[in-house]
Order: sequence, then C-alpha cells, then structure tokens
Amino acid sequence: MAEGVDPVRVVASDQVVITAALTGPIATKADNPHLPTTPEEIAASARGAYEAGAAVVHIHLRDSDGRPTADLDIARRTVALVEEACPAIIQLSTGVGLGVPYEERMALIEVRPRMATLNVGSMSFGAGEFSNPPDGVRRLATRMAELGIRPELELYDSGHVELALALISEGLIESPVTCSLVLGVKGGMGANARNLLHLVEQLPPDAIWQVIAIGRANLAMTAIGLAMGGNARTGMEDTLMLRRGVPATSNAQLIERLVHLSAAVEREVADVQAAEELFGLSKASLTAGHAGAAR
Ligand code: KMH
Ligand code: ZN
Repeated sequence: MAEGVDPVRVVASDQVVITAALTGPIATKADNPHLPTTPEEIAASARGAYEAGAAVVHIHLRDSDGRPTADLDIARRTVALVEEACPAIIQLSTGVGLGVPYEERMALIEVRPRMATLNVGSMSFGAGEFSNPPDGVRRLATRMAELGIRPELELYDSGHVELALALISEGLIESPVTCSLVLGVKGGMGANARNLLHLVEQLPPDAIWQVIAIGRANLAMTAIGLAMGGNARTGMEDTLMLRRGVPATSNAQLIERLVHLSAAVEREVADVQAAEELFGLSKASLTAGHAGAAR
C-alpha cells in the first residue's frame, strides 16, 4: 500500500461527523410508519437527529403521495423548514430516486444547500437502474463548484473511486474530497470489511470519508468505519431497524445508537461548527447565498 489513506489509522481524539439520512428514496410508511416524508415531518426529524448528535442532515424529498421528487417548491419548503428547526448542515441528495430525470435532479442544487451528493457513475440499483451519465456528473460538479456547494461523492464500487480520482484530476472536485463509501446496495459492493478496506486504500490520503452501510450490516460496518477513523452516517434511509427484529421509531434513536458507538471507540462527536470547519464551510458562505439568502 504505497498511497492512500492508512486504513488502520486510529486516533482516539479525532472527532467524528455524524450524518443523519432521514428518509431516502425507497422505504415507505408501510415499511415503517415513523419514516418522515412530508416537509414538516422531515424538519421535525432533522431537529431530533440534530439534538441527538447529528451535525449534517442528508435529505430526500417526497411528494404528497410519498414518492421521491425533485420538485423545487417542495425542496425550498423542506430546506426552509429544516433551517428553522435546527442549525444542522443541510446536504440535499441529488440522487433523489430511481427514475427521476437527471436534469430535474441536477436543478435541485439551485435551492443552494450547503452540501449536496454527487453520484459519480451509473449502475444497477436493486431491481432498477441509477443513471449518472459522465457528462451530467461533470455538469453537476461544475455547477456545485460555481455555487460553492460542497459535494459529497457517493462511491458504490471500486470503479467509482477511479471516477472520483478522474474528477479530481480534471479540477472539477476540490481537495480534500469528501466521499461516502456505500456498501450493501445490490449492484454495488457488498457490505463487508474487505471491500471497505479496498476502497479506503484507494482514496487520496487527505480524503474525508464515511461508510454508508445499507440494511442489516449497517451497525457492524459503521462501527468498523468509525474504528478506522471515518465519519459515520445512519438514519432511516440506511436502516429501518434499531436492532434485529426491533424497528426504529425515529431517526434520533438511530443517531443516539451511533453516538454511543462513537463513545465506545473513543471518537468525540463533532458539533456543527467543527463539521463546518472540517468541510471548509465558512460562515461567509452562509451570507454569500446559502441557507436562504438567495432563495
Ligand atoms: N441511498 C444511498 C444508497 C444520494 O442520496 O445521493 C446513497 C445516497 C446517495 O444517499
Ligand atoms: Zn440519499
């Protein structure tokens, strides 16, 4: 391993930024009645997650029928309500949901969240297809840079790391890159420690990263990522269960579980200010058009 992040760097005093993935595109209230789907429910859930320890809230939007949407009115309303509810950093998903046209997904960043996801490649995704064409990814990365929105690159496979490195070398992504290593999606890498290690080893040494572990492996893989020095994410997008056989009753509950896990491996939970510093989100960017000023 000549280059890349040291996969066994363990610095007990390192802070961990916790992201709450509140809703996601797939689960419905039939799967778990506590899933927040309306703008009001999402804002209340963001507040609960923030109070439990999340510094970032990752947000997907749903329409009045509960389907994933990139509707700009719903986006503006949801972002405004979340901002009223708590000071957590808002990260809008531009993944949105399978089948939502790329141009609509891309337009979401005009709402100017402080962070947004950037999915770097197309793939099978469960029974569906997740379209992220090379030209669209480049246009979205360029527009995020113009607006000063911090991208979080979503990497589901080792080929996606190569794509991320290409975007960096093309000057489309500023260093240090922020990445999510998404494990457990059918169509991407499986959720196991060997795959995580393989991905982490390929990242640039200054990369900021976290594990997103989908489904059953959520707790174990998140714990491994924490122990390796990564940030951490959980929430009802990633798992609907608190424990085997026990459904989560709120996002806050999943965040509390992660806060305990962080304490167990001696990682201090970063507050919003510390997360802003890590991601280079200055207060100046707030007054330059984010968090409401330009909407
Ligand atoms: N849904 C997760 C598998 C995004 O929203 O852009 C990954 C994710 C990506 O959260
Ligand atoms: Zn998402």
